[in-house]
Amino acid sequence: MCFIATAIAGAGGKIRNVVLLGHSHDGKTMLAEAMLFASGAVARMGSTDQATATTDFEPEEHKRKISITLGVAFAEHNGHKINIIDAPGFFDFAGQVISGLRAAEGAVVVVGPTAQLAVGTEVAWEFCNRTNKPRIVVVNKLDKENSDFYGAVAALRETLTPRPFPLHLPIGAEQEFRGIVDLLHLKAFVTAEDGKGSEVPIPDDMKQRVDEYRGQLIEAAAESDDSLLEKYLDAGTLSEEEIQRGLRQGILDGKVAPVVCCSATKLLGVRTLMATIAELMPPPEAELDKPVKAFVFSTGGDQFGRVSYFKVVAGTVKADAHLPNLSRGGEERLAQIFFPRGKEHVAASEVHAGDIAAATKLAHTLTGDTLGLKDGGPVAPIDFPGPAYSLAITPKARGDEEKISSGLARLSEEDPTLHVERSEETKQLVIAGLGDVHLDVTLERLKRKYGVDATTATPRVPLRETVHGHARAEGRHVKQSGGHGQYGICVIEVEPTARGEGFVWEDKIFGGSIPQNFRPSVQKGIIDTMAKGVVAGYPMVDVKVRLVDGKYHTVDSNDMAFQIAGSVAIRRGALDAGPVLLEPLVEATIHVPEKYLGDIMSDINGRRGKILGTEPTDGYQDVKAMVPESEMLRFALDLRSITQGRGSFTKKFSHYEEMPAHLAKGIIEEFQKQHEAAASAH
Ligand SMILES: Nc1nc2c(ncn2[C@@H]2O[C@H](COP(=O)(O)OP(=O)(O)OP(=O)(O)O)[C@@H](O)[C@H]2O)c(=O)[nH]1
Ligand SMILES: [Mg+2]
Repeated sequence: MCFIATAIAGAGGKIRNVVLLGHSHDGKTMLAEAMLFASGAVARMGSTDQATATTDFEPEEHKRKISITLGVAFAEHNGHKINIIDAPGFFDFAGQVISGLRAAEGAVVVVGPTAQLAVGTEVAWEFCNRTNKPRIVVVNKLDKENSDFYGAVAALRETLTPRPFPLHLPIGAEQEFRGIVDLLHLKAFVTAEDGKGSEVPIPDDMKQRVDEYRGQLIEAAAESDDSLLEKYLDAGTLSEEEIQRGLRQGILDGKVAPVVCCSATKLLGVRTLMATIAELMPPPEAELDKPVKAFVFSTGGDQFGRVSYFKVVAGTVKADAHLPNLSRGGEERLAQIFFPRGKEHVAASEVHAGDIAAATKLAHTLTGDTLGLKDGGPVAPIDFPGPAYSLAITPKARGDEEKISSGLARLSEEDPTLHVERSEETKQLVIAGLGDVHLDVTLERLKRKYGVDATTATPRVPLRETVHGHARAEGRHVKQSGGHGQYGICVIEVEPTARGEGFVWEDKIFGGSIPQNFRPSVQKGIIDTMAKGVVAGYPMVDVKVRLVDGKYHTVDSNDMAFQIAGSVAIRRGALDAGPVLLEPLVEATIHVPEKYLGDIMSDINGRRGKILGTEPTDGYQDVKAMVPESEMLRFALDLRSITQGRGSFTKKFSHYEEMPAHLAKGIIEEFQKQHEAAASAH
C-alpha cells in the first residue's frame, strides 16, 4: 500500500481529493469503507454498525453511530489516487464539513434512495454552492426495500441547482439490485451472488430508458461548451470523448451534477463511482515547482496523539522537514509524515503538491495554518461558524479546575468550533459550540482524554444594576459597647447618570461632619459594594452618589467603620431610588429558507426581540433582530427544530437595556431573600 501511495503521489493529475457530504445516516462512512475495500486498501470491509469503519474511529462516534470528525483515507483506482474525506452529516459538526470542503476539489453528495429530499442533502448542497464545489450525487442504499432511484432523482431535480441528472441507472431494484448501466460509456456491469463482477449487455427492457437518459446527458454535456453545442446542433450527437469533456466542464462550472447509483453495503456501483470520480472530478491544482507550502485543514487525534491533516498546495513536503508556520510564526518540525487511512498511518517519505497527508505532534500549528517557505504568505484561513449554544461547566471533583481548563484549551485548539471562556463577571467557565450534541461530545472527550468529569448548567447572563430615581439614605456603623469602638455615619444622595457614565462621585459636605481623611473610606465602601452588586448581585453602574452629611467620633471612627457605613448607605439608597436591572442585548442575524420567515418572526417576538429588518438572499432570508441575550440561550436548539436544521444564525453583543420591571423585580426579590438569609445566619 505504501508503494501505491507514494508511487501515484508523484503526479498531481492522478490525484482526486473528494469530500463525502450529505444527510446523517445516508451512508457516507459506509461508502468510504466500500471504496477502500473494493480497491483493496483495506482487507476487510468494516461497518459503522459494528464500530469497525475505517473513517470512524473515535469512541464518541462509535457510541452514537455517527461520524463526528473528518475521516481521511485513500484508495487507488485505475492509476488514480483518490483521497476520501468522510465528513459528518449531523449539523453540530458543520465545522468539519467546512474543513473537508477546503481540502477537496470536489464533493460526493450521498443521498438516501427515497423520493424525499433530506434536509442534510439541502444543507450539503448549500455548502457546495457557497464554495463553488463541483459535485457528483450518489443515490445509496438501492438494495433496500422500497428504495426508489427515479423518485430520488426527481426529488433532487425538483429543488436543487445545478440540476442533477443520471449518469448511471440501476439494474434491478431492492433485493434484486445487481448492477448499473453507465450512460456515458454505454456499458452495463452486474455483480453476481458470489461477488464477482462482470460486464454484460445492456438489458433489453432498459433500452428505452437508457436512450432517454443518455439523450439528457448529451444535451447537458453540449450545453456546457459553446463549440460542443454547435456541434451537437449540427450533428445531433456527440462522441464519447466530447460528452466526457463537456460533462467535466459542466461539473467544474457548477452547471451540472451527475447522479450515480450504488449500494455501499453490497458493494454495487462502488467501482464505477471511483471510475467516475477519476474521470469527471477535477484534479488538484498542483504547483510542483514552487517553494513548498502546505495548508492544515483539520486537526484530530488518534492513539498517537494530535494529528494535523494537511494538503500540500505547492512543492513537496519531505519527512523531517523544518517548515516555518507562515500564519503564526515559529517553525515546525514534521518529524513523521504519513498518508492517513483512518487511524492507520501509512508512512510517507515525501508528499507532493495536490496530495493530502498528515503529521503528528506538531508543536503549535492549528487548523487553518499554512506551513511553508515564505512565498506569497499564508493561504487564507478557514472561516468557521461562530458559537450558537453555550453551557457553564464545572468539574465534579474539587481540585480539577486546573485540569478542566487545560483540557478544554487543548480541545478547543483541535476543534475550531469549540470556544472556551472564563467570564470575569459571572465567574463561570463557559463552553460554546454549535449545538447540544457538540457540547455533549466535548464533555465525553474531556473525560476520555483528560480524565475530568464535569457537570453543566445554563450560563448566567451578566446583568447590571442601576437606579431609576433619586433617594437620600443614611448608612451607620456604630458599635461602642466595650473595647475598641466602631463609629461611622454617612448620608448620601443617589441618582441615575446617563447610560454608560459609570460611577460619579460628588463630595458635598460643608464643614466637618466627616473629616477629609474618612471621605475616601465612604467612597471605597460604596464602590466595592457596587462592584459586587447592591440589589441583585450584579455590578451597579451609571449611578451618581453625593456625600452630603455624616457624623464621626474622635476616638472610635476609623477607615473600616466608614467603609461599612458607605456600604450600608448605598444598599438602602439604591433600594429607595427604585433599582432597575440592565440586560445585554445581542444583534442576531438569522439565515433561514424563505418559508420559515413567518415562524422566525413570531419566535423572535416571543423572545422579547425586535425585528430590525429582513434581506432576501437566494431563496433564503437574513433576519436581523435585537434580542435580550437571556432569551437566546436555547435559540440554537429551537431554531433547529423550527427549520429542521436548515437555519443558522450568528449573534454579537450590542448594548445594555433596561429589563422589564416585572422580570427585574423577581430577580431582585430573590437576591434580597438570599441576602437576608445569609445575614441572619451570621
Ligand atoms: N441497506 C443498506 N444500508 C446501508 C447502506 N449504506 C449504509 N447503510 C447503513 O446506514 C447506516 C448509516 O450509515 P453510515 O455510513 O454510518 O452513514 P453516514 O452518512 O456516514 O452517517 P453520519 O456519519 O451520521 O453522517 C448504517 O447502519 C449502515 O449500515 C447501503 O448501501 N445499504
Ligand atoms: Mg459517517
